[in-house]
Order: sequence, then C-alpha cells, then structure tokens
Amino acid sequence: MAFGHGPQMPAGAARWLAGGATVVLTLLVIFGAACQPYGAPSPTATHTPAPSSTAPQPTPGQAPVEVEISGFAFVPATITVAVGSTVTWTNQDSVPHTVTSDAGIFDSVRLGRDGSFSYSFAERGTFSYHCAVHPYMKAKVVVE
Ligand SMILES: [Cu+2]
Repeated sequence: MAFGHGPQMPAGAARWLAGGATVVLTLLVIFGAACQPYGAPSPTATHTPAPSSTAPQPTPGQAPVEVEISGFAFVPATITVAVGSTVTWTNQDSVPHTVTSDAGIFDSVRLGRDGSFSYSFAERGTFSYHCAVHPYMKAKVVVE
C-alpha cells in the first residue's frame, strides 16, 4: 500500500509544464519589447537647433536713411547713400503702397499705414523702384 494513487504527477509532465511557462514568459518579453517603441517619445523630435539670427545687421558708420511714402509719392524721390546703407521706407498714407524694385531686387509687398520696409544696399548703382499698387509712383536710390 505504499504506492497509492497519489496526487503527484509524473516528473515528465512537470518538466513540460515548466518548459511551457518559460515559452510564455519569453513571448511576453518579446511582445513587450516590440510594443515599447510605440509608446516611447521619439528622441529626435524634441531637439530643434536654435535658429541663427537673420535680422539685418546695422552697418557701422552709416546713418539710417529714411524715406517717407506720403501723398502717393516717395519723399524724397531720389536719395543718394553710401554703400552699405540701410534705407527704411515708412508708409504714412492710409492706403497701401509697396516699395518694389524695378529690377526685382527688393519688394516690400503691401505696406499699410505706418508700415515700414528696410533694405541694405551692399553694391553701388542706381536702384529704381516704384509702387506696385500705383505704378506712377517712381523713385530711386543712388548708392555710391
Ligand atoms: Cu502706392
């Protein structure tokens, strides 16, 4: 009576169950690792290099040159500036004007009242411009 029908299962079955559990655990680890990247934030998306300054640098030694846009005219209509000068136009009319280079070198697009536009002249020459809204408004900048 020493070998009764005990609850003990055969050693082979126990080993098989243990092996199955190992497989399940392995699968869990694999799927867990596979799923992880979807929830993790992308390491490259958050880093943005600081944009370098594109603001025009003030030209040392050159006084700023101002041109008014007033009464449907550029005032003064002709200005003479040194190379490297920055010219700033300011619209003092209540209607929109533009500062548009005849040669397409610069274009302010439409300036509303008190709107301003600046351009730095780095080369010598005569730069004719006009208002695209009122083509009869003509003027020029002489750079020497
Ligand atoms: Cu105009």
